[in-house]
Amino acid sequence: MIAILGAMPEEITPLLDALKDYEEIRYANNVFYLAKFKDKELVIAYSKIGKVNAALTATIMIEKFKAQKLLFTGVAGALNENLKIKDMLYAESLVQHDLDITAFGHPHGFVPGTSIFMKSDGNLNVLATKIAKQKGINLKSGIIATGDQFICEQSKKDWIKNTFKADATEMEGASVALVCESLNVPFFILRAISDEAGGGAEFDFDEFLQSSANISADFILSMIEEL
Ligand code: OS5
Repeated sequence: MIAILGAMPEEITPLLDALKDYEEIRYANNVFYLAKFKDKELVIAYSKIGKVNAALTATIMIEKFKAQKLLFTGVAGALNENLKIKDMLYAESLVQHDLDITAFGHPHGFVPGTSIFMKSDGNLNVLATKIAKQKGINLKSGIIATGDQFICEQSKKDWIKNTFKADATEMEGASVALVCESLNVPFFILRAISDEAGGGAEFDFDEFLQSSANISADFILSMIEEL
């Protein structure tokens, strides 16, 4: 079983539209879509926005639906100026930018018993790079900083970018990484840029959410074919 997770409906509807035939299972206040694609069993869901929702849904996909790999598809705000709207990047590593017990002398993003950065699966990253090359897609990679905040302010954007050397920001990836790492499930986090996370980012986000979500979902489907 392969899990495909998004946060918002817009991030998974392109997949459901492409698959057409699926079963719906209601569980834990959410809907899980079971489908087959090229002989592969898939469980697809959108978690709803934020780290807690994403952690809950990823856990259910692994523990209840027995997912052996998890691929996240969706959009993100760019922090690195080389990333433009509609560009795609996958996370090499992820960090929770809003995790803060610095009052006790710890660095931002750190709590005892964990590491600040979580690494994604090398094999899935290599596969993605190979497919991007075959298709002539400019797929980038980098550090994704996750927190329970929509970033739309230059000072906050600069702080996250400089504190973690992060390339993009979103609201779910690091919590999914933590769940998958803890349960030994290889994971891949893909995001297409919807906005630049500065002042007025909410307007770009509204305009580019669906088109960027489509770009990410298309690429995820091409990865499923090769898994
Ligand atoms: O899932 C959230 C994180 N996503 C990535 C992202 C991002 N994260 C942080 N900062 C940025 N600049 C980012 N750019 C892209 C996207 C998503 C952001 S939160 C968007 C909320 C939009 C919304 N709110 N209400 N609705 C849509 C409609 C609605 C109303 C009622 C029930 C359900 C939906």
